[in-house]
Amino acid sequence: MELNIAEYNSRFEAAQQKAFDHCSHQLQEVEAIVDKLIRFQVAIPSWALGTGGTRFGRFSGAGEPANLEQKIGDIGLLHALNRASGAISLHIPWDIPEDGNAIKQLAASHGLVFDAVNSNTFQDQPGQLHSYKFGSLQHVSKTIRKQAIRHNIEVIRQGEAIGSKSLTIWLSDGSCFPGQLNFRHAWQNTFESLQEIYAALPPDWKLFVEYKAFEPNFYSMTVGDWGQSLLYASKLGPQAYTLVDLGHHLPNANIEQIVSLLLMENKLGGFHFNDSKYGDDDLTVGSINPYQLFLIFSELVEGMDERGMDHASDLAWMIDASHNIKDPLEDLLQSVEAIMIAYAQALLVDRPALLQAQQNNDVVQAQEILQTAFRTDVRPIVAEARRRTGGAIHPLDAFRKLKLREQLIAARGKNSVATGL
Ligand SMILES: [Mn+2]
Repeated sequence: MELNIAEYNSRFEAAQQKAFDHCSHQLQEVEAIVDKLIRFQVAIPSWALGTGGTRFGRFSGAGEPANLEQKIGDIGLLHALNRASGAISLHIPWDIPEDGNAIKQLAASHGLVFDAVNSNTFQDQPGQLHSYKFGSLQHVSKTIRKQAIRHNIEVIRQGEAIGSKSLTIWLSDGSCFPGQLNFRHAWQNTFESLQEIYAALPPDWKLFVEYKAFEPNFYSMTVGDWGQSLLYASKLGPQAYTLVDLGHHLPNANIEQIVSLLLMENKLGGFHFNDSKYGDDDLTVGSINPYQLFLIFSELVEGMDERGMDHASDLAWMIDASHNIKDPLEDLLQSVEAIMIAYAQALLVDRPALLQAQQNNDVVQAQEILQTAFRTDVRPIVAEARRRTGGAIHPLDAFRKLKLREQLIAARGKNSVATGL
């Protein structure tokens, strides 16, 4: 792979310096923001490197990664360009590391670490003994619950081999029609199953309970909202946390308020980024509602600072988006950029002034403070963080100008299709 970022950057160095100097003169503590941006890393999930489908069809791109090694190569490429994609989140069994040590070393050679591992009991795998058609951890049959518990414990063991420190459980469990399920029995079965998985966690691991309002079940979801997730996490114990996926709410839910309260209770553990207009659309981060993304980041920064948490390491950050019509690598570059911009803008919010405005019930001033930060063009600051760590000043442009997809197609062939979704 031919990737000369220094040469690519040379054309933009002078303009970048000028734009960054302008920001430094206009804004407070820009160097501190650059340092935070340099440390901030977002995990890329192993299933996002191929074109995602809808239930109507899938239109594969060309030169997709055909195995885990090639997926790591793709994430390494992203990280080389933006220096902010330094982690991988594996979905098992779509991507099983055969040799944990070798995979760990390959990832390290690209400067990557493994973040949370994800289990899958929402579809049946070839050769699987019992079906999850009517649920997994909630199932009325203890035998089927046991099979799902064993899978989750197996995922923890695979995660240990590659250096992961957390397990994300997203359940499709629920019901499609009234009367199908006894809500209390489903909740209790799920809770007891989660207890068994929790008991198998290594002491330095976290368990993330992800919720979703609807789909694939359309009448009830057994972990349907943050209240249900928080109830599980609270009853399970201190290693269990709620995971917020932006697309998993009912329309118009106030996600920033949810985030604030979960942080207050020390029960926010992980975060999945995407954007949506209607449901769990899994669109590019920041493509539909960048102001909401900024407001969420503003609460994340405020809540984490209040608890003395490290923005870079105390929550598991991951992109959870995948769709049908963009080049997945270009899409991920856009998503990471949107995240870094929203984070930088959130760092710009004048917190003491905002608190003062709130104390004075000065509604107008409070809005002005937030929107002043949101309307600031922080792109030169984000680019500076990348430039200083060897990344491309303009990653998406570099991806196209350096013909990286063309190089991948040449290496892998046009018809190489990603495993997974
Ligand atoms: Mn998710």
